[in-house]
Amino acid sequence: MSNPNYKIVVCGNAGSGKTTWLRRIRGYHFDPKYVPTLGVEVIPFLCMTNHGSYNINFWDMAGDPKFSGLGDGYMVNADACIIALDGSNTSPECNDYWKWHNMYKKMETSKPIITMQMKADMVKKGFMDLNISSKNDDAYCRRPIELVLRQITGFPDLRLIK
Ligand SMILES: Nc1nc2c(ncn2[C@@H]2O[C@H](COP(=O)(O)OP(=O)(O)O)[C@@H](O)[C@H]2O)c(=O)[nH]1
Ligand SMILES: [Mg+2]
Repeated sequence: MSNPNYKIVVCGNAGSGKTTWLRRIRGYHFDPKYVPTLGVEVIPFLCMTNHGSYNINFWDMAGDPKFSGLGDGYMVNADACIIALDGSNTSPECNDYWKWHNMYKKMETSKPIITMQMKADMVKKGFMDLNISSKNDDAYCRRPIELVLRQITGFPDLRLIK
């Protein structure tokens, strides 16, 4: 039997750390250079868990409105949405949570949304449950995937296995 396939959109303002995180979970080293994402990049990711394997396609959306391409069109039929906030920058223009939340809700979906706060290495105290550093953390970086898969599958005890 083939693995279930899930589409998970990853969105958030430009520079919040989406692309770096998606590289990090695939084992790439941290890159301090910023290269804006154009439109969207679809990233296949095989996920092994105690409830079997899942094929995830992460849709890494451009945060910069200049490069947004089809914009909310990329969110169609997503199984979940991950919103990335830049923990090192508290200005609302740089962390427009509601813009992304409302864009996803416009799909009239009841599928899960989770929020992760990025760049935990640059902040003294995070204000969210999920404080991620793509620079320092290794194991904890995969935590958002675990949480989102629990919500999608309904298995509260789902854990990632290497
Ligand atoms: N210190 C630090 N910098 C980060 C972290 N994650 C991303 N960055 C930097 O923030 C910038 C924007 O990251 P990027 O992933 O391209 O943002 P995106 O526009 O959301 O995809 C880049 O210069 C990254 O090196 C992190 O966890 N810690
Ligand atoms: Mg990007």
